[in-house]
Amino acid sequence: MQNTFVAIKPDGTSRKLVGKIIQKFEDLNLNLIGLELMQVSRELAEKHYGEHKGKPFFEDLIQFITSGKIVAMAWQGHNSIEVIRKIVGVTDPLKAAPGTIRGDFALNIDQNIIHASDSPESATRELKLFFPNCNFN
Ligand code: 3AN
Repeated sequence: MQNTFVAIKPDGTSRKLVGKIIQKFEDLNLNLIGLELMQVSRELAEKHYGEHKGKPFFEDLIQFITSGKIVAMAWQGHNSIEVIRKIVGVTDPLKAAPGTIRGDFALNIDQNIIHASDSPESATRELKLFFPNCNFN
């Protein structure tokens, strides 16, 4: 069993895609083990996106993730990181396959609906950041 972190970004919550996204993961028989509707602070956003600091899109990224409520989630299942990344689709919605969340619901890379951890190391780091009081690893 593997745990992973997923966040439905402000565009996903404002467009009321939360239910549809959770349904996709539940259809895969993944287990929802943590969930919080939250407002991300600038401090948390900068920690989460630390690897992108210095890149031209960094400030927009921070502005966007702090612009509205997100749904932070922890999901558990066999190979959950890879399975969820596959259903999320690649970063650029134009290149994301139909049937994936980004392929079906997003139009541009700045507002691509959802984040999912890309490795066990990221999952551990991100679960700690967003669920500091839970021990998901
Ligand atoms: P992913 O979310 O697919 O793991 P990352 O971690 O490389 O992608 O990027 C984090 C977020 O940064 C993306 N979801 C996207 O919103 C934004 N981003 C990544 N690359 C670009 C880019 N070239 N231009 C604008 N935004 C980008």
